[in-house]
Amino acid sequence: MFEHIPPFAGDPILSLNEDFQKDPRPNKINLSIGIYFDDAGRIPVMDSVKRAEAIVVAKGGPKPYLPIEGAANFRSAVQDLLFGADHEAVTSERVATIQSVGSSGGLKVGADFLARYFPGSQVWVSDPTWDNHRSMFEGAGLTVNTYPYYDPANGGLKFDAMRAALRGLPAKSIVLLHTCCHNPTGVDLTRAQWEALIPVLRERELIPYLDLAYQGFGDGIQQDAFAVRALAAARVSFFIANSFSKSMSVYGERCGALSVVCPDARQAALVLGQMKFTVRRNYSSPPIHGGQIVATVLTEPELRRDWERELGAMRERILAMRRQLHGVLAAKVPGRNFDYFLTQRGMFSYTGLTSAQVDALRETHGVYMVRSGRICVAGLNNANVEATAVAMAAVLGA
Ligand code: KET
Repeated sequence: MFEHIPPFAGDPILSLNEDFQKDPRPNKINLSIGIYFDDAGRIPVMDSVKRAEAIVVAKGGPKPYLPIEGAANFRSAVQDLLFGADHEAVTSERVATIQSVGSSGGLKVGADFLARYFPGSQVWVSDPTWDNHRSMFEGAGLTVNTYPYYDPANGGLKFDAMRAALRGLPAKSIVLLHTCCHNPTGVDLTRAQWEALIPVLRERELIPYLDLAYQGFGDGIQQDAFAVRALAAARVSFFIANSFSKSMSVYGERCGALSVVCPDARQAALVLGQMKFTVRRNYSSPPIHGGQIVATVLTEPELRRDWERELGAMRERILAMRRQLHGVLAAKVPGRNFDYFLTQRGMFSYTGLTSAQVDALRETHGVYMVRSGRICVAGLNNANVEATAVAMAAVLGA
């Protein structure tokens, strides 16, 4: 019956993480998956999140189905976090938000919605992007293309080429944009670059689709939402999928949301209705537990304050690791400029290593990174950063 089913090639990120778990070498180093590890190499249980979970558990009570669109307190807390309190787009009810199964679930619901209601549109993602973006949009039946983004010559952004490419797209093209902490490169647009891009998105009538999986890991919770607020203020209609997996360290709870900013409240109601229909015929409604933890952290003032502090410490630790990695590499490989480790933001950096060098690092030194040369900087810690830099210098021939 199933002989014709092709074997799954594996996922470039998740399969690598599984290989790491199986590696018996005691000094192995995991820089593969986009998970924040603390200085002891553990996935943190954030104190604010633990206390919020205790509150949720203490409430007890039944576990009914949530509404298709998710819990009302979660959805409004998400809107506050993304747009800031009392943003005009939210108060005028022109934002349609659903609670989703991780931000991946939100991205896919949005992709299915777009494939159905914008069947002539194609998708444009940055070159490169998170591998799963292409899979998800193609899985929804959409054609996926790339626009210029990363500049290997300097570890920065090809902004002029990017803007020129977007300017040339047909109206209603879907443009996937990383709001902050670009995955896999760590290269972000500056505020001035966003401000220069927004008129292009508006005038060309493009459909921006923002992915915000790392809010708080770049420059701060508010700062990292800059593009969201600027697009909404410019009255651009757009999609945004956001995640709590990393920012609250609740990966397996699958907490995220999809919001669509619309021209007015009437259209937002129409969009919300069809997003609900999309959810209903896929998984019916989202899970209850994780979303209530997230909503409690966001809305209880004391927990909110502590969460922001804890997330700030995570951001600072990543920056410290960037500086240490840069310091050792700059000393060991003097002919090469590693300044991009300092300018890139968030969990990821593109090392510029070739796939052969990545393989050598894994096989000879037990250092795991994605074959594109992406490292998760949050996998570095005081105990392994020196060894990582020394191993990288070795495969670079220093
Ligand atoms: N968007 C981006 C840009 C992203 O990096 C991830 C996860 C997600 C969405 C999905 O997050 P969710 O937990 O569904 O809310 N990225 C890491 C893990 C993975 O590949 O699934 C990674 O790139 O390693």
